[in-house]
Amino acid sequence: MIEPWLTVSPEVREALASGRPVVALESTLVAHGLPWPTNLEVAREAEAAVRAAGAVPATVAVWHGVPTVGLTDDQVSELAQAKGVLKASRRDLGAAVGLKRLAATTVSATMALAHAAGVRVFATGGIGGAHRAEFGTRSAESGVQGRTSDPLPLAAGPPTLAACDDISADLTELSRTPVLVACAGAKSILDLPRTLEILETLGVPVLGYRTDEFPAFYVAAATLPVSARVESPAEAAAAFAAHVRMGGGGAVLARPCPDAAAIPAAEFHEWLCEAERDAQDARVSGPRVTPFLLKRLAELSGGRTLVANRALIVANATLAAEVAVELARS
Ligand code: PSU
Ligand code: MN
Repeated sequence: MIEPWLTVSPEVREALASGRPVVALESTLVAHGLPWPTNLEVAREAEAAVRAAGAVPATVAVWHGVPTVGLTDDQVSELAQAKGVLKASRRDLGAAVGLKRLAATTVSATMALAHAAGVRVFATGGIGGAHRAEFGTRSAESGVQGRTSDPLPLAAGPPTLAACDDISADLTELSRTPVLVACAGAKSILDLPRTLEILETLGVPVLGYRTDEFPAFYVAAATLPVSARVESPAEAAAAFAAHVRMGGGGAVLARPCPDAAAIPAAEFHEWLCEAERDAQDARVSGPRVTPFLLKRLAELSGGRTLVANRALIVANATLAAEVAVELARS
């Protein structure tokens, strides 16, 4: 039943065959989202959290050309330390496989591979979305032309595609692939109102886990509404299962960052503005934007964003496992 092009670890394969709960975990946050050695620690903690809640973890990557669901601990450890790992979103999977690359998978690519294996629940930190327009507006002082006056900036050097045109493939994949993504909402480096509007347009349910407000990743500031509130893993499983039965694709299950680690919005905003300026000065664009901003924010916050990122990833892994247990029951 599993696609012949896909490698699924024996433990995950057996769990799926006998209807036991499995939770997919992504690898971009390991290879590109967190620094060594926190990345390996978080990857292991997330796997342990899934097990503690009664499910089997399946970390996903393209292992030197082989799409793999369920990395071994040695593989996770290698991925956490390797240099030059490709960041593969949905569109990059073919090239990663065809060219035999070692690739970490983003939310979009992880959803695609999890679904191919028959895994229905996936945990990450925060999904991608629409980047902020402010980020695409280049200041005169930086010496870089603004996007409105410079629609074809190729002559000026490296590409400077404005970030306001930068919308994560995570959203498109959510619209079509029936996997439930447990996360702390969308990353707070993004334009969250616009991200939510796109999710609505694409028909993607945004379930708030014991909250009416869409969480803002590691920031404790949320005033945007979710599409439905759920009070328990059983309710989350019921809403997602019904969505899929009626022909729906993926869904977001958004759980706020644990209080003790969440960062006040005002403080975060200052760091974000500085990180965005640095990204523009360094002419960072495309898939490098998100990893660059996360790294700068960790530096500017003296490591506080890392503490929060870690706490929310582990909490999301636990929640995903609890929902997978419910889905396996039904
Ligand atoms: N969650 C985290 N850290 C991350 C990510 C999620 O806590 O680094 C990754 C996911 O792989 C997500 C990606 O798909 O960030 C978004 O990248 P982009 O904005 O380039 O689509
Ligand atoms: Mn992007």
